[in-house]
Amino acid sequence: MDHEPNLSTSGGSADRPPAQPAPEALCPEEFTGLKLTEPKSAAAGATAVAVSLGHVFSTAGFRRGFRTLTLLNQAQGVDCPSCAWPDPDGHRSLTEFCENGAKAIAWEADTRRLTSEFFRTHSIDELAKQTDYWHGQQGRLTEPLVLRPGSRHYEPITWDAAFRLIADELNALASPDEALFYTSGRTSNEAAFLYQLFVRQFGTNNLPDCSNMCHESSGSALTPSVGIGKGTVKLEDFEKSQLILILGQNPGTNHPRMLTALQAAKRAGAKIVAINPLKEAGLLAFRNPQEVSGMLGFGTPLTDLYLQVRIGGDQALLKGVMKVLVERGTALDRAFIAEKTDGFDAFTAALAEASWEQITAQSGIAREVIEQLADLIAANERIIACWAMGLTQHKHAVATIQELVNLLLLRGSIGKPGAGLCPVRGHSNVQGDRTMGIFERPAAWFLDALGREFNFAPPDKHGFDAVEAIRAMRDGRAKVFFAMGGNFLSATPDTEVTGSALKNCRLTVHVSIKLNRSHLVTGRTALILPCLGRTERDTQNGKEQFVTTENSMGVIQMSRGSLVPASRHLLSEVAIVARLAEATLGARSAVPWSELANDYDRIRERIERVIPGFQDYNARARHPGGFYLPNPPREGTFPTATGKARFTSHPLHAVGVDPGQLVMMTIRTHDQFNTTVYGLDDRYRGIKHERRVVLMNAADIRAAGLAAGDVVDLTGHYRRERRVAPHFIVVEYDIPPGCCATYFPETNVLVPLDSTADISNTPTSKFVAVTLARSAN
Ligand SMILES: Nc1nc2c(c(=O)[nH]1)N[C@H]1C(S)=C(S)[C@@H](COP(=O)(O)OP(=O)(O)OC[C@H]3O[C@@H](n4cnc5c(=O)[nH]c(N)nc54)[C@H](O)[C@@H]3O)O[C@H]1N2
Ligand SMILES: Nc1nc2c(c(=O)[nH]1)N[C@H]1C(S)=C(S)[C@@H](COP(=O)(O)OP(=O)(O)OC[C@H]3O[C@@H](n4cnc5c(=O)[nH]c(N)nc54)[C@H](O)[C@@H]3O)O[C@H]1N2
Ligand SMILES: [Mo]
Repeated sequence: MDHEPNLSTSGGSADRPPAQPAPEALCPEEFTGLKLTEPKSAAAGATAVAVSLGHVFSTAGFRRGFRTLTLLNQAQGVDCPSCAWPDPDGHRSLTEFCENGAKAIAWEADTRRLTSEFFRTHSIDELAKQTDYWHGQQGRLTEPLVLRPGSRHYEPITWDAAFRLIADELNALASPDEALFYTSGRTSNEAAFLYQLFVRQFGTNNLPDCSNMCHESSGSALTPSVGIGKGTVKLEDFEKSQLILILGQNPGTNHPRMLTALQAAKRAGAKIVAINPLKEAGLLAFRNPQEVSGMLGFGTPLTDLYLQVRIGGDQALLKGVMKVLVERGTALDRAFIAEKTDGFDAFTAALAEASWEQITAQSGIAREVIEQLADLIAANERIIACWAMGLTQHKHAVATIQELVNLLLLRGSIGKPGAGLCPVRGHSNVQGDRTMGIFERPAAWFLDALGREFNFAPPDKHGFDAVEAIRAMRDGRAKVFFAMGGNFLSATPDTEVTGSALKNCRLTVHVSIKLNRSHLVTGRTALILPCLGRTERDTQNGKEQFVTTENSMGVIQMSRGSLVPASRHLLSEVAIVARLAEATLGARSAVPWSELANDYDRIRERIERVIPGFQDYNARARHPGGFYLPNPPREGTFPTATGKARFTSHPLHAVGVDPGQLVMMTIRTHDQFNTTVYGLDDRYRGIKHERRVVLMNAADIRAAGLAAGDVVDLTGHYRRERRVAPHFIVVEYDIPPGCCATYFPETNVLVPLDSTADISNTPTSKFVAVTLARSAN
């Protein structure tokens, strides 16, 4: 590649330039053979069922697959590891899973095995050249592995030796702050609680997590405005709602069980508004596979008003809607505003500043259409607002989400049935991990309670988030990287910078269930620690254990695996943390690590004493369906500094790119879970068998002198930096002019490390300025 080196400009300087990983190790560039069909106009239905069963039985085998599917999301069964959408509180149908949940468990229940022979045969360089899809198809990891300094092959290592090695590296650091402890969002409450306890006893708050790249902007927006960094609705609110707004979310693919809730809402008379640059099938109509009519192909139309907003145009759109409402004055819930909120006057003053020219130009939505949306909002008072990555991964994400809160506050639509805020979480326990203290900026009350319970002084200096962690490794300020799950290399922005940052470490460690790219771009020494998946039986000290998770609506529920573990050498995440803590801290820690790891009830007792809302944890976790954590805004009280919900005033932020550039968003296909690629079909969008595509508007294709099917190189522009991702096929698609879309993680190489959201520091993965040029070869 003939582009300038793209090391970011901020942060300190390295003692020596970090070694660059080979570009092909970061993302292979081969084409797989694009096939196009018409985008679908409805989601799910019989195909979804056939696809799910196909995935499960081909990788997990019939008995293993069937057993897991029937236990998925049942009370006392396995919490589906795919997404954080809640299960119904009462009746659950036997098939309370979706196509993508089925793919997730098929992937985990894989009967293929990765043995030491595999790693003897394949060097990490050979493995790095394979695609992410291929990595996932090699089967489950079966024993701990080490990559020794200078070697290109992983080899087996005993658990004891592995823990000793990590402990020695950690204890040799000049400061505990030179170690980083990442968490992905599948880790159970029990494992997460022990993990953060270990990290804080070791002496640092360096606990970056996937949330930093995900819903961090939501938490940052909600905490000051409503007093809690979580959503305020329950599942049952959907059926009571009159109007549901869905912004920047593709539920048909990423939260398919949400479609059942939308269908129920629709049948009860609700209207649905979708705000999205793409016409996503799952927002258009739903054929419920649990109903005969759905299987026969009859769908429930979902969306009443579809606004194809320009990428990054949501704040402008929301300002427009609120301008109409405030100017009309009639639809404001004045009693609620007076009694429950503050900041209204400053908010309306800021609103008056936004011009209609700017609002329509930035949103790409005509004033009449914005007024139509305002009419709908004025006509209904039980309004739910749902959102996901289309709002959170932008420079002005926090401001945009706060405008959405402002909108609901105008209508008094928070804290009553059928209304409220619904950030739709991603990973199945990402919300629980935060509740358990996986956070680089812990609250003082949390540290006090933790310190009191375990009789130590937790560090209070804030730690590194994901972006800061990459800078610290790049600059030699962090030397050990430990990951509890996830695929840090591929999930983070600026893949080349992250790759060299990881290579700059003395030690990189991954607790994983399958091979991924982060195992292949490593520190001087690297370890892979294979753990139990959520579907597997977890026996400690002869007793079967269960874990708990928290879903997107704050329900804590048990998850109990029942499959025979993929290998007898696997340890649970809890056991891994406990043994690592014993090896590292030794006599420095008075925590009875093995006692806790031998019986997870003992961990839950400790959680109950440290974190509010977990009274009677062990009893209530055993209760079918679990229990709700307290959520004051849900009940209409706002635990903010002033005790009121807060209208937040923001200027209308200018968003845009230079002439000739397009705005690129990086999105998920229907056939992946984040960096895990299950297959190559983005079925609903009609894009099959190819991931290296760029979805463009017909006019932009023509203006660039291109034609559909051309192969282009994408150049990212940020400040004076240039980044190149070569070889993408142009696909003509219904997307607003000036916008284009590519798939995550292939284009993470173009997402600048330093381009992050204000306040939340989340990488702007949905807003990258790019130009396109026909590839030379
Ligand atoms: N099957 C499956 N399920 C998943 C995941 C998965 O990869 N696969 N990932 C999980 C995780 S961790 C997460 S966080 C969630 C992610 O769930 P989503 O947020 O639904 O995932 P994305 O594909 O990132 O989609 C974002 C949507 O936002 C739209 N969008 C992009 N930019 C803008 C914008 O500026 N404005 C508006 N209004 N819309 C915009 C895109 O067109 C797209 O429809 O899903 C979770 N569930
Ligand atoms: N460009 C771009 N980048 C993005 C995004 C985007 O939209 N665009 N989305 C961002 C978002 S929302 C998120 S949440 C992050 C995701 O970032 P991560 O959470 O780091 O990535 P995943 O791909 O979900 O991690 C998958 C790996 O987790 C491991 N794993 C699976 N199950 C388990 C388990 O039970 N235990 C353990 N220990 N390991 C397990 C497997 O080995 C698998 O390879 O990516 C972010 N990156
Ligand atoms: Mo996420």
